[in-house]
Amino acid sequence: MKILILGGFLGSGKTSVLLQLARYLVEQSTGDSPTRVAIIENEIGQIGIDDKLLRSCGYTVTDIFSGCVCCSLNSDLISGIQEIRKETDPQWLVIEATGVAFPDKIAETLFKNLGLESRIITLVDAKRWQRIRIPLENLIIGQLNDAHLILLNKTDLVEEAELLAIESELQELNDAARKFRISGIRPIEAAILQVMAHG
Ligand SMILES: Nc1nc2c(ncn2[C@@H]2O[C@H](COP(=O)(O)OP(=O)(O)OP(=O)(O)O)[C@@H](O)[C@H]2O)c(=O)[nH]1
Ligand SMILES: [Mg+2]
Repeated sequence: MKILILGGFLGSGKTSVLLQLARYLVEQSTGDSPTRVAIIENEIGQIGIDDKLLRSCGYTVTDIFSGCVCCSLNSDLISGIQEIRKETDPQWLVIEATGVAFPDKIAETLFKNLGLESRIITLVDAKRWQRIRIPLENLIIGQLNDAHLILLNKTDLVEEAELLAIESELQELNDAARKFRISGIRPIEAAILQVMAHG
């Protein structure tokens, strides 16, 4: 089971990208049966919205509403994954973190408790970067930590000069991650989806 963690601030485009990614993974199916993709939605609050949208698109979704799964040892996350493995044993598991989660902490929990490796994909909201970058510094920078891939999203809403400025900051904050510009409301190039899945 390959695990992808989608992180990024509230409203940065995680669910929009997840939908395209999940569709891509299913379309890549080679054998007789379609690739099984399971999704974990960690949403804050009682009413899930993203999970309903994803379910309506035919995906198996496990909800974790009990709190942010990046916080210390999260037994709901671990038992949720164990149950998914037992019941559907998917080839792919995509976890949408809450907008206030640190994806590297989730990856650490999975590795320490289940011995599972995961890839971290962090979405950056280009439209709101200038506004939240300083007031939410710990969170925004922390979400980039150990990301394998950084997707600069909502590029349709931002001028080129500002995009270049954000990209240079992102490079300083995490020079190891691969970085792409995307717009979650438009089709994402297959080459980028492939890097999301496989590196
Ligand atoms: N213009 C524009 N809007 C976008 C883009 N990506 C996402 N959106 C919109 O931004 C809003 C939030 O997108 P979501 O995909 O729900 O973001 P999210 O990160 O899953 O949000 P939460 O789960 O609530 O944290 C939606 O209305 C999307 O249609 C983009 O690239 N450009
Ligand atoms: Mg979402």
